[in-house]
Amino acid sequence: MRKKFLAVSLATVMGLGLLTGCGSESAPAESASEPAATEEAASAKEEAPAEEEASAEEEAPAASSANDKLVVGFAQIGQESGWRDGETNDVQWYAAQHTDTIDLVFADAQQKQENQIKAIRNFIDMGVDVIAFPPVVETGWEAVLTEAQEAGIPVILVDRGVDESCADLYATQISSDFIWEGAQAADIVGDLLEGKGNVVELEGTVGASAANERKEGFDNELADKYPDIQIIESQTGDFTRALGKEVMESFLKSHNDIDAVFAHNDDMALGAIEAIKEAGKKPGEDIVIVGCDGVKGAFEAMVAGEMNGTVECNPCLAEQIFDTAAKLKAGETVDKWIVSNDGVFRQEDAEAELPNRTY
Ligand code: GZL
Repeated sequence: MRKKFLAVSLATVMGLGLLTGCGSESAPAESASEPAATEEAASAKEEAPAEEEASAEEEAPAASSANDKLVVGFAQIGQESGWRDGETNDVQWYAAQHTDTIDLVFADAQQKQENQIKAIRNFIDMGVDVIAFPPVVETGWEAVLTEAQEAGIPVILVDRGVDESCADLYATQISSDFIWEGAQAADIVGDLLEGKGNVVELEGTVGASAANERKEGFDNELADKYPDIQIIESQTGDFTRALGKEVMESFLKSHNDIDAVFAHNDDMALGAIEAIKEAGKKPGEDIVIVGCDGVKGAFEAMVAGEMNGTVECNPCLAEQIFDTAAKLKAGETVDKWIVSNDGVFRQEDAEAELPNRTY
């Protein structure tokens, strides 16, 4: 018997006027403050001992109507990149536009798997209808996903995947094709280097499917089509701008013959651009720079001539997430992998495309 669900109202977050979605017109959100505000509300519910829960219940809307609403627990990875903030903004904005039919319980795990697992366990205890989360890494989910399955709560993987051994423990994955993304990046690098040169690779979070598969796509495409291009160094920058810059600084100290950088996300590419400039070289000219995500900063860098390409990875998945969650709540089956369609953009595309970028 599921514990009574306490609806966590998003009114406070919406009232702060901080919400924006990928498709909305409003000003960019101060997203850094949103997850904290929402997390605080959510964790207060999740961690409040029984005696406090009563007072929380008095504050929050009665759960009875929640039975009619779609209640989704979303365990977000954190705020590691502009792309991640774009996804968070879109999910919170969409839920705030549909408070009559959706209750979103949002937790921010600060990039720690143990926090995501804790949030998922709280969602199970709260008796949400559906759990959605981007697994920070591919492994270590078997126990908690089994608990969700035993509680009869379907799980949607968002923007990343889990190890094949857990294939039967989630309903669907909504994400991009990272192998395709890596291959597209390799084709841009191969073309701009005219088939010859030395490449360094800034990898995403160790163990993340987005990193593993972008690397697989990039490295295999280079090996298949550009045998005279060598990957001379490859190291994780954990999908963050700061670490991407730090690792690029070390690459530049070790090598004076770097012709291109492939960064598994644009935030690390932007960090690498800073490092290259500080080393007295011209990013986008002396060294080709290609990233993934399609964040606004990448288009601004391309317009400035400091970046050469980005392979889009759509973070605006909220409508698909909630529509799919509603189908799962209604007992419908859905495709095991719902693939996002993404674009490929080069420097010459950037000026025209920049006004269309929403994250
Ligand atoms: C991709 C997503 C990745 C982005 C990064 O779906 O998991 O995580 O490419 C983000 O910017 O940190």
